[in-house]
Amino acid sequence: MLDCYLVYRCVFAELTKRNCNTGEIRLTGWYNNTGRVEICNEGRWGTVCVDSWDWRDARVACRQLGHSVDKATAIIFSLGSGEIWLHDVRCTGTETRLIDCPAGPLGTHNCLHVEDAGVSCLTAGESMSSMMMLFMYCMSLQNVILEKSG
Ligand SMILES: [Ca+2]
Repeated sequence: MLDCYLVYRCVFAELTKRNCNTGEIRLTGWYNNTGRVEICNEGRWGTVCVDSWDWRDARVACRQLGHSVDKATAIIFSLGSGEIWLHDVRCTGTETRLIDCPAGPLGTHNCLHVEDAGVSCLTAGESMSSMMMLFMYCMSLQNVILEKSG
């Protein structure tokens, strides 16, 4: 069976671990503008829960990352690990940084990593790449296989 994550890890090496500053965010995914959102707290990278995660929050994440906000979209991209730092994020869409948005207290949540939030920060003229469509398709097939065998 095709292991999508193996392919994914081969193509896109994990970002090296380093100390980070609280409030800093990064994307783990494709072409630097689509992927899982990770936020730094206490010097460690963690994830964001999709509870109330929408285009306003995606807009702020894309802005903070320095990407286009034209087509900022909230997505679920892939599963992270470690801490789930942010949940119940309620940006108005105009904030500069994700950590400036109203949200639940850092580190408190009722989420699982299957609920890790992601964003797509495509520009107005850009559409989802065929490689990414293939990845999403591969993931959906794998999920079907897992459901059938489980
Ligand atoms: Ca929200």
